[in-house]
Amino acid sequence: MTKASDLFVQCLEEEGVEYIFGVPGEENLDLLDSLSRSTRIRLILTRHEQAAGFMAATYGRHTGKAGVCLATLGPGATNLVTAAAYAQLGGMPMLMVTGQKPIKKSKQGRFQILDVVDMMKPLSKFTHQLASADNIPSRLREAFRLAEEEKPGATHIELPEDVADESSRSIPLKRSQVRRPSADVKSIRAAVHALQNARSPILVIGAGANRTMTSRMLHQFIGKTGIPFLTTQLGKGVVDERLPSFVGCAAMSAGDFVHRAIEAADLIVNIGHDVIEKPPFFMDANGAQVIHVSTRTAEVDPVYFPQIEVIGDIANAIWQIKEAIVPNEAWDFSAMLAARRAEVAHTASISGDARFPVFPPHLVEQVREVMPEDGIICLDNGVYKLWFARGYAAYRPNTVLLDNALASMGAGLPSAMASAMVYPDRKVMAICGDGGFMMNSQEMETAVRLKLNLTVLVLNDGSYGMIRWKQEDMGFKDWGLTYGNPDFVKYAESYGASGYRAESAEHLRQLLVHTRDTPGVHLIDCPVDYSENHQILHVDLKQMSKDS
Ligand SMILES: Cc1ncc(C[n+]2csc(CCOP(=O)(O)OP(=O)(O)O)c2C)c(N)n1
Ligand SMILES: [Mg+2]
Repeated sequence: MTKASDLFVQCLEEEGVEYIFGVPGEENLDLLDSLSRSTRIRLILTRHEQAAGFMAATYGRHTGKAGVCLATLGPGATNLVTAAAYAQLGGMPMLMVTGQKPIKKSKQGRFQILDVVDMMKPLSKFTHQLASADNIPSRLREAFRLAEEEKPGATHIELPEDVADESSRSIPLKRSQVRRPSADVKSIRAAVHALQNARSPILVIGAGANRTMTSRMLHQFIGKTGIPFLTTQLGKGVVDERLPSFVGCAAMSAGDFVHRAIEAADLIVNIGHDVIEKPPFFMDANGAQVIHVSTRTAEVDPVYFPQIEVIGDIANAIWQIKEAIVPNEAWDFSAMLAARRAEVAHTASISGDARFPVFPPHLVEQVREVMPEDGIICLDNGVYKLWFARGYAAYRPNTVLLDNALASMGAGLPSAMASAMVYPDRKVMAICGDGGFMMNSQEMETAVRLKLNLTVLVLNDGSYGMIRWKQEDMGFKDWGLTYGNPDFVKYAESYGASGYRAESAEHLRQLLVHTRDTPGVHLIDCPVDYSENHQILHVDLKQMSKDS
């Protein structure tokens, strides 16, 4: 006989779990004790469950294997809610494990008791209370299977105290050997036919295209055909943006150069489209044809009703199309490439501005220059995300981690920490607003304790800048969105990290190089000048892209 909590840990080991991120409560103590005997799984104690969830989700995003996080009942579980939504919308495989009071007999009334299983329903793919130790292997296998299969997301298992203390003869279940189904050859033929007969085809690379093999196949496809491509924010990095056929990132909803490139197309191949991102283009009855390449058929709405669908493993579908296609000599990409040239010229005309406080386009240029080929930037949510999505060229998959799904503040630092753990040999930078950083800044202690190597770049505008920018755009007065900040240098130092304050654009460059090359946790307080956000992002881009 095996104690249930030991069996639970054995099942996690069978799944290949390396870390459990979390904050245990007394209802998790059996599991914690079993975990103390595991030689394969490391407990990563955080200072807030939300950060543990963001870390587990990011582990899943990088590896494709469900990241595991742990919390107690009630308040611990409610603190996981935002991270559950982050993983679920963002397509990141994650398993949440929460404790619960004994379910068979309890003397404590309803103290701290919430229906956590029910609470997780709209936030997850699977949520289950274990009522018997015998079911632990099958329920956990299900939780991993569902978290990891397309579209990846969050799952939840509740392990009540009395069940954790039971015994069982069950043994862990092995993972099955499984392949994703491939697209039907007739759908491939239809796509190839449409592509070969198009005047100006374009590829849109979305969230669902961000899977391991897809990147390689897309490079081959683009190499063979030269068809221009753009990405959504979550599609960034799938294909190297230094390629000459890259025409931009659809970070803005409309009115950017990249939208001119889309308008020039008569056929759009939409790869890995996910409705959780704002649509990169709107269909209309007389507009371009659309081929939907995805693991799932398209969710149709008034602005999305693709004519051809290629359904199956995306990498395999792209490979099949690549094998069959004969590039058409008459394809005309001139308008798309002209729109891109105009964008590059516009960026070049502003990114050299070395004013202080630092000008966002200059900041993006500096960060790109100091980050190595495989370096990873992890963005929190704020107005700078638009500058980075548009202007920071991604070279490799998952080197620009941003959240354009839930778009929650607070994930910048935790996602950078998980990245530094998964890739200890790579350079990692969290880029956060002063608002977003403060939402999980307590994890500086965790980062220092774990001896991680990373830099946190805090963009200091003393306000919720993104909302202020929208407020200005809507013609409202500047009101209600400013605050004071701690002394970020002292704040970092109080955690045992190194703190720096940028004094000029040139000084920032030196700091970025120094923190990149020096082990440990670093924080750079970087004053930013957001005064032209509205003019550039809302006025100039619209005008200039129209003229291009
Ligand atoms: C958890 C959460 N709360 C509120 C928002 C709405 N929101 C989006 S950006 C933003 C302001 C971000 O401020 P900051 O982190 O300082 O970045 P800035 O835009 O100033 O660079 C807010 C409040 C959100 N996305 N997530
Ligand atoms: Mg701010």
